[in-house]
Amino acid sequence: MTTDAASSIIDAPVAFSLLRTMWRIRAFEERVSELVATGEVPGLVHLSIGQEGVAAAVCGQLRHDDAVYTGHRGHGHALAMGAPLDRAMAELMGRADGLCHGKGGSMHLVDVAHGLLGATGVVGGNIPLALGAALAVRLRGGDQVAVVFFGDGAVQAGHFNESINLATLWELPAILVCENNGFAEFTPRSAHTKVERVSDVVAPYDLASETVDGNDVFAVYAAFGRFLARARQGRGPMLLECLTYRLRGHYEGDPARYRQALEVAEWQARDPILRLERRGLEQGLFGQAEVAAAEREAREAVEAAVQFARQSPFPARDQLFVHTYAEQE
Ligand SMILES: Cc1ncc(C[n+]2csc(CCOP(=O)(O)OP(=O)(O)O)c2C)c(N)n1
Ligand SMILES: [Mg+2]
Repeated sequence: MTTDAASSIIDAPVAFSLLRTMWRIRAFEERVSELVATGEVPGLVHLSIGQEGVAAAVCGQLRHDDAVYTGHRGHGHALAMGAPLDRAMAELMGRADGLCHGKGGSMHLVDVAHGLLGATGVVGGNIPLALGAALAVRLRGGDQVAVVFFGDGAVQAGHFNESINLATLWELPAILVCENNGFAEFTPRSAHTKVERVSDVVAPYDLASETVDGNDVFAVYAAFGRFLARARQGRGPMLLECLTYRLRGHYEGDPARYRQALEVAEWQARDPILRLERRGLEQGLFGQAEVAAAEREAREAVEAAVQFARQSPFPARDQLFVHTYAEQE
């Protein structure tokens, strides 16, 4: 589908909602970057600045009873599923009011109430988990879907192929969303595989797969929407490859000397937020005042989240072994 055709299915409220979500993610992560620099957010932090279109377009179409899994670069997926900004920020700052009571941090955001069932720092380790959720849907007979986000680097892990093999054999209602940003840590894709497109890797399994411009939020929305309609009928699995780019280093603090300034500048010009704003204004989907409000409201909400997190205590010592294993709350 062309992006023009895609835009015909995106009306003004959807376009504005996508913009708001993307600004919430951008504002959150820009603030997190500052808090990493000052030491208020500890640990290794991977930002998705530049990739927000994928999170917004995919999660914006899901329900809270679907099952979403993400990985080390997962703030955007959590926020786009509806995780509250204040509890997400508190989690990154290691506070007791965080989504995981301050014990998970940036790479382990979980928000069951909004359908975010898990995040893991084990690259690709979330794929078999999502298939388990898809199998549960099949056994229970619902119309929920399981969605898993992973990077192009995860495709070289053995469990990716094991997962595709079983998922296709059992026709599980899972949608695998690969955010192909061209790098696995500091290694460009061309240095670790001959296969440029992830959708080509899965070709022998004969599953529905598509590669889209991941910085074109309308294109991702349209492609994922088609897959979702099939998955709701219990059909699957499917693979959606979104070509995108992280505008920050692999982790906060990464000097990113492995890439050229020109390459970064080219991708900055393709910033998914700028593209959506330009297109929305051109097509009259929203006005300049709404664009400004989306950014302002996001930044204000993030600031309030930082204040909330700062006032939250660190977890108490006697909580150390609570929630170590799954428990009923
Ligand atoms: C099983 C495993 N192997 C290696 C690592 C170290 N590691 C962390 S991120 C990463 C690269 C991931 O690349 P990709 O999947 O493309 O995601 P991106 O960082 O580009 O979003 C690696 C190899 C890990 N966390 N887990
Ligand atoms: Mg990558």
